[in-house]
Amino acid sequence: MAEMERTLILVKPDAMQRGLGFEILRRREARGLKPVGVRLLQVDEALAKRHYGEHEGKPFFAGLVDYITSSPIIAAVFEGPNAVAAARQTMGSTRPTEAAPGTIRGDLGVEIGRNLVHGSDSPASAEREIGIFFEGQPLAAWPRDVDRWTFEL
Ligand code: DAT
Ligand code: MG
Repeated sequence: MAEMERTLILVKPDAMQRGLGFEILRRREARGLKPVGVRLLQVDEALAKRHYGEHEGKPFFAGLVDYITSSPIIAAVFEGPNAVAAARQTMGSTRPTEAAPGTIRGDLGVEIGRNLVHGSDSPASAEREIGIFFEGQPLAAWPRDVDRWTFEL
């Protein structure tokens, strides 16, 4: 089996306003990834800048901070072998018009600035981002009966 990983998913404000929040989480769950942490929260400017620090100084940064702070979001942690790559693949390319059909962005979005969902881009990013959104909150380590049918344990 590939190494067990965790990844951070954010259901962004547009998805929440459009009633797609649980659909976006469902696609991860249906794929076999295991939810081990879930929060509904309002991101403030400081949190947005911490999360998106790598993009500070880029022309779209102010719009990105406005967008992610504009409505509550869901932050979720999913676990599984290859969780980071699997969640990125299910999310689709950053620009929805370049995202493959069948992906969240390819099926549900049209604009890069309203691309519905965030997913960590590496195990190291996931660790950093989980630390930001789940600071001081223990994640659940729970066995599922189907784990051995989904993961090659
Ligand atoms: P991703 O969300 O696919 O990991 P990213 O980390 O490169 O993409 O960028 C974070 C977000 O910033 C992205 O979801 C949308 C926004 N963004 C990135 N590049 C952009 C661009 N060229 N114009 C407008 N928004 C952009
Ligand atoms: Mg990214």
